[in-house]
Amino acid sequence: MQKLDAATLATLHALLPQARTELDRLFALTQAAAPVVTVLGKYNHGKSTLLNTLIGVEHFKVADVRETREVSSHEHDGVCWTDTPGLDADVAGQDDALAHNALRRSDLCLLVHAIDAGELDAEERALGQRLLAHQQQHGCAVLLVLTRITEQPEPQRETVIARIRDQLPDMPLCAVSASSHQRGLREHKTGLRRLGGIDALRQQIDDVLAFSTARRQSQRIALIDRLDDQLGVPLDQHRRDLRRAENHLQQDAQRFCAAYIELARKAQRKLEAI
Ligand SMILES: Nc1nc2c(ncn2[C@@H]2O[C@H](COP(=O)(O)OP(=O)(O)O)[C@@H](O)[C@H]2O)c(=O)[nH]1
Ligand SMILES: [Mg+2]
Repeated sequence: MQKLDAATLATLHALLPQARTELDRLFALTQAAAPVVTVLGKYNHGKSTLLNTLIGVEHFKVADVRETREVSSHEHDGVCWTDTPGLDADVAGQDDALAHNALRRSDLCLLVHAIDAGELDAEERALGQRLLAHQQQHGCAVLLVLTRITEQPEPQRETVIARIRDQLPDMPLCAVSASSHQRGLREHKTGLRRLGGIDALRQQIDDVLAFSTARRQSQRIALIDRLDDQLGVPLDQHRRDLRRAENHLQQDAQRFCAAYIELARKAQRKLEAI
């Protein structure tokens, strides 16, 4: 497949300023090799811990205070795992922009929410809706992952999960506990490990990624079709501008020739008069 280079992308941005998001997505789709899984959500909800537990390596920094300040990616098992700063971590909206950029490259996005924080707040619900719209438009799959489930005792846990399900009914949901999974592994307790739900989540992720190449291909075709239609308008305009410029040039050339001939005649007459 031919790759879009940065210079061509810049030209297309200038030609189609209104299609910037689509162009950036197309650029990302032609660049990324390994499928990309990105975690999004508020900080301190267990995003970095979730990634470390999913890959079985302590790669991403974990802390109770804000630790992840930029988008960070790590390739493992042929998947590019991407951590993002917490959505609400700054006032200038810089983190949201970083998260948005990361999302553009993603094949699957995990919206992470710690269950001991209760229901989703307005910001998380809005993000959830944006992700569903993004999925609809750009084919990036999305999954809501509830973390720290064992921090919430039964029966409140089921009540909170049911409420969250109602808040984002169109988003598939999965509940996990990284700490139970890790303890289950350490202490060879399969029941505890199963309760952690990480293996089931990993299976769900693998199922989604199994189709990522085919999904990218169909997204590329759909995007190119949409952009082709839009590109027709500015290209036609450019062609018209060019034709007009050519006509002007031709008229200038004719005027120049006429003036030159007139000048030559005058010079001839002067010579004959001498
Ligand atoms: N008990 C428990 N604590 C967790 C779990 N996942 C994350 N944490 C803790 O939650 C805090 C924030 O985790 P972190 O992964 O840094 O959150 P992030 O800011 O969203 O990346 C840390 O103290 C983690 O140890 C979990 O499944 N169970
Ligand atoms: Mg983090």
